[in-house]
Amino acid sequence: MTRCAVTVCLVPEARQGPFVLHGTLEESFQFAAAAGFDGVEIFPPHADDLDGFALRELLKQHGLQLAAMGTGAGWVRRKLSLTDPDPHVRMCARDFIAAIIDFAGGFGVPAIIGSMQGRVPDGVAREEALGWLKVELDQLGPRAHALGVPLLFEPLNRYETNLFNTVDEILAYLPTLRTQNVRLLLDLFHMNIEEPDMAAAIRRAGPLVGHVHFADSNRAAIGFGHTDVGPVVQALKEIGYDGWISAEVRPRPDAAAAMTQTLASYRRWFA
Ligand code: LER
Ligand code: MN
Repeated sequence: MTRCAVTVCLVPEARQGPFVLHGTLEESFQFAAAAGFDGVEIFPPHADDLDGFALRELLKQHGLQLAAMGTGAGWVRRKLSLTDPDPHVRMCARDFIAAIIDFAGGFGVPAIIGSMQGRVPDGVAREEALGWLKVELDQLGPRAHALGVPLLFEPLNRYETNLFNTVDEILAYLPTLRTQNVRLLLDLFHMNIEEPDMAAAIRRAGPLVGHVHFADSNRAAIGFGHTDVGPVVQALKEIGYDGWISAEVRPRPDAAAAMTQTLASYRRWFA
């Protein structure tokens, strides 16, 4: 059965980002639990800033599960990426992600590679950048596997990366890796920009879909934009997707409305 999560951001520099809750963990968990969410997806500044015991206690106290953890703060705060031309920067990016894989893995949940994929740098051939990325994913994938979790990889829209914009691009790349532990994170906001047919793309991804960012065309809660959600949900059901449906959306008009609207849409489409 699918479950519904809401995003919790702990990074002040990502205040304008697509995250619903921006307070302390305690405050955010209170809001999430009171609204009726099953879980939370956390965007931490760094794995070192998290206290695993405190987090476990807070989750229990609020009856919430951890859904996944983002790694994008490595990009937002330090401009780290897995396709930086400088091998030292790629190594720092890998270490940053590895620490979050290890922390999240302790909770039995995956880390997300979105912004940390980086982009094909000017003057560098796409094949070379994909080769750099392969080296890193072939280390991070098995690391996650050892903890019994997949590694989530998210295609982003063209304004954020020139690396992987569509499902088909990542589906063609995955077989070139040694690791078979990478799963797709489908963000409906990015898909609305890049996919000619969102439902068809979901069907092609099939069993490789590992997580869903539930966001409308304008990156507001589903129902506040113009995405045709019916066929998308139908495709998720057809492929047997039973993972998290996570609201990575902007808190518009405010966090409370984004949460209420997300849950109303979730219940309408997944009940
Ligand atoms: C960024 O646009 C995004 O969708 C995030 O989930 C990736 O870090
Ligand atoms: Mn996303």
